[in-house]
Amino acid sequence: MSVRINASELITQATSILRRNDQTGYTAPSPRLYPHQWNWDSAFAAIGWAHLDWNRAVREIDTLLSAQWIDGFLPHIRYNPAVGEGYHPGPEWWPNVPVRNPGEQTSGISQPPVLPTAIYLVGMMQPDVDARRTWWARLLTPLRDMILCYLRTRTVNGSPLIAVVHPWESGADNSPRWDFATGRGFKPSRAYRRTDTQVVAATQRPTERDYGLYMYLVELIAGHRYDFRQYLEMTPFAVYDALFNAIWFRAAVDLNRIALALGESPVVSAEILSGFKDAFHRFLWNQSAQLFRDFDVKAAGQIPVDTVAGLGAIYGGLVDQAKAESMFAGYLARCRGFKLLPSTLPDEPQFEADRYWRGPVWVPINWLVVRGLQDLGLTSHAAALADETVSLVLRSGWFEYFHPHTGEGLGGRDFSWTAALVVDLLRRPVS
Ligand code: 9WN
Repeated sequence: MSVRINASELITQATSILRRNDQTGYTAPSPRLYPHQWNWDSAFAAIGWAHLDWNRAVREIDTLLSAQWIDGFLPHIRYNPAVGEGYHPGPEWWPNVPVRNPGEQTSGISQPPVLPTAIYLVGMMQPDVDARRTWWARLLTPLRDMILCYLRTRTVNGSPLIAVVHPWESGADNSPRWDFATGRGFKPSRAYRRTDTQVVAATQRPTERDYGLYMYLVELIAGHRYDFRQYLEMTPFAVYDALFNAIWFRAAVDLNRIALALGESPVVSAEILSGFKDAFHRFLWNQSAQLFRDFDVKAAGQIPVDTVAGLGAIYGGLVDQAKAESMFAGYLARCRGFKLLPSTLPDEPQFEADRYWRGPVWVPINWLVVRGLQDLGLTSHAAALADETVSLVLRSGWFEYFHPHTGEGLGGRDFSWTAALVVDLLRRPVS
């Protein structure tokens, strides 16, 4: 079919996007809109690079890890000082970040921890087993520090689930899941200036109300020196995000695989993993929706909005094959005939077809679900979704996200994770 015929042309296009977005050592997600290095974007970029230039994938990961903090925390942005004022908020909003490498400038929040899984996959793409093991051995300590840091610093009341403290940490910034907090009208004490709406139409971006909360939380978090326990009482936003937690679980499992290959003991014990899985089901499963939901830690209740984050458990390996299949079928049944996984279900009242995380389709999310379905043996569903995803990009171009009804490309152009993950879907086909 058309996708197969065009595979080599698509890979050529994707390669030239990745090369153009290469900022000497890291891949900017889309240089005008997001000129710095982002955490989960770089993990996805590395997976794409590994097919094209394995050493470049290694470099991507090294630059990302150079932003690591003393306690192992891996921030969501590593700033490139050469960029100047092209992105808001800049590093001046995140003073005194406790970085390992003096001179690094970072944000003070994190992002979904795809990185350990990316390192596992990139390693598996290195046919020289000695080279793979040497590389993994070099990364084991920073990865261990990173994955355990979340358990140490972001858990509450004895639950192992990880609390996300800013919508940007979820990676799905203006998801309607977070409207309970944005609706409260928070604003920062200082004026801020948006750069995003100079590049992308405001109708496709978060609103001023969303940014009010974002910047309020930046001030709150930085004002308490990034110590969750210090601001937990006063923050309006601490959630167990179903996607973030599923990604953490998969990362822990993949990190244990790396440790095993090196003859080391598991980084996260079987006991912790099983407690985490129990808590994930206990707190986040919603029986009537037949989907996982997020949990508001402050209000001690689930957030009643169904989004694609609820399918994250498939990627995480937190459900068995039968449950994954019924969750996936249930999601599609609510998509009104569209097979491309809108980020918010169209039957939710806050659904907006072209506004960022409130409806559009995102390639990295589809990729997570494809790989999860595949790992659970749901090969035909995985292959169909992979095919739909690649066809969408073939039809519409290398955009940041896509209209779930028309397939029109939206947001940033020539987007790195779209390019990298299409390369991976084509070069590592499902069947
Ligand atoms: C804030 C870079 C990032 C992605 C996020 C996406 C968007 C940033 C923004 O862009 O967020 O981190 O300024 O909108 O929501 O998932 O990592 O591509």
